[in-house]
Amino acid sequence: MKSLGVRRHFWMILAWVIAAQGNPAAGLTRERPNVLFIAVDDLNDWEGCLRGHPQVKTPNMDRLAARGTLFTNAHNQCPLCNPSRVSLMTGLRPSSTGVYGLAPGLRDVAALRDHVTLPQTFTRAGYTTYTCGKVYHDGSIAPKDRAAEFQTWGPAPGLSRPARPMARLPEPRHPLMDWGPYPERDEDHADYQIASAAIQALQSAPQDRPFFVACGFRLPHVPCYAPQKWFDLYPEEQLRLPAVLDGDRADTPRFSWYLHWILPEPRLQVLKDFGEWKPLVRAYLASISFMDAQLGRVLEALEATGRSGGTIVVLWSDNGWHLGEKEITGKNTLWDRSTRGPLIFAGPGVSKGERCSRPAELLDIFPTLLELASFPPRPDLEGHSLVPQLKNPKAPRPWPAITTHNHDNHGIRTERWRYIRYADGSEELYDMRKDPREWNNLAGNSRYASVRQDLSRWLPKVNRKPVPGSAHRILTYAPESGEAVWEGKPIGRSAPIPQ
Ligand SMILES: [Ca+2]
Repeated sequence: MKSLGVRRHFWMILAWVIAAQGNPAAGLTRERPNVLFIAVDDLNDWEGCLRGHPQVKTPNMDRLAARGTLFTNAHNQCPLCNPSRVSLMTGLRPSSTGVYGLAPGLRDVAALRDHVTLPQTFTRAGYTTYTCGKVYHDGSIAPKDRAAEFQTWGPAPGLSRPARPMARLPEPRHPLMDWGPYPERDEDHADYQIASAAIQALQSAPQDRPFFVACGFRLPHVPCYAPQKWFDLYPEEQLRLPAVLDGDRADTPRFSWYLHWILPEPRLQVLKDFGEWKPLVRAYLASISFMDAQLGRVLEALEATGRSGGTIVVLWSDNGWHLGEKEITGKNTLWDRSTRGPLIFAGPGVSKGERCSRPAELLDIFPTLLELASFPPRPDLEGHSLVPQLKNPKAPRPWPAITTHNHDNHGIRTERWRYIRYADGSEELYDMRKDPREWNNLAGNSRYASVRQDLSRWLPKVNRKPVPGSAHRILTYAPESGEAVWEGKPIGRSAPIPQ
């Protein structure tokens, strides 16, 4: 028995070495599925299929979910673009990579320099690989390192801007903090052009080998611009605002504010003061519907190639977004509003029309795609393949979803609970079945001490300090002195919370 195990191990390693060496022997790749990998930026659970907003219109995402499996309890590993994407593409937790901010890029981290990423796996195996739009965080991969990730890098245009900002906000504002109907024509919007690039890549992909096409949409990330007709889907008079609780932060620890101490995103009170809460909600909805329409164009193009039946489609969003909940807008929190988003798989090996409520992580995408495309498993990855749930959405799953924001702040999400522990030891606990909006922090209630204790065993054991070069949204905390430092400046233990 022992020698059999050793022999199997040998063959697994040999298969991995062949795959990793990029030896696309004809039969090796021809049988493998194609992958259409779709990233969305800052999209929370406001999709028709996730029911996060009662009015949102996302027919294309809903159709994709209906022809595959939707994870209704999927969470990112960090509620911020760069670290979330570094985690997904490396298959490692932020607490293991030490990447918590918008910098550094993944290949600028010494320990990650030679780590084989998700797209690199497919590139090395002889797939035709292509990326357009924002898949890796902008600028995260230096030009000299790009070809090792994807063979071809298509266009990644940013959003053009109107002559003057449209949202009324206090000045000076961050240039991204704007929303409104712009530009006039769909064709002039970055996401339209990104979809067109992905369509062209699908149409021109060689027939004699599988493809991995990655397409990263920019919306609904700010600035929330979309042509007027997308705003017309959401008449202002009938618009429903998200439910918020006055004084919601009275029972969240002071440390919860440190995670988003000073940010470009306006607080709810500022939006109210300037009459911009409704316009922002409307623009976010319009942006989602516009992005969804571009997704529809890409999915139709895939159908038209005749290769849809052999293509795994996976759609995810790097982080969520608050629109007034917990008194803020933006991300950088460990609540569902920042951590929860769409995760949809469709294609060969995936059950149709299923919804899975087991906790899932974006970290699971890497091992799931490896298994679906018959690559050997990678023991160094920290996620777990979702293939059992793609076959049967009720298949058990022992692991919670874990989200980390900056060093040693973690959120643990199971089907029933949300548990948060910050670097200073302060805690939150929510019963998500009774309190899905996380309004009632139960951490101080001794009745739930054993629940807290049970959940805390999932806190990551590895907690890397921010790697050299870490910048933008970096929070550190020194337990000895009790001093928290936000973006290089000490916060002060009794400093007023910025409004
Ligand atoms: Ca993002």
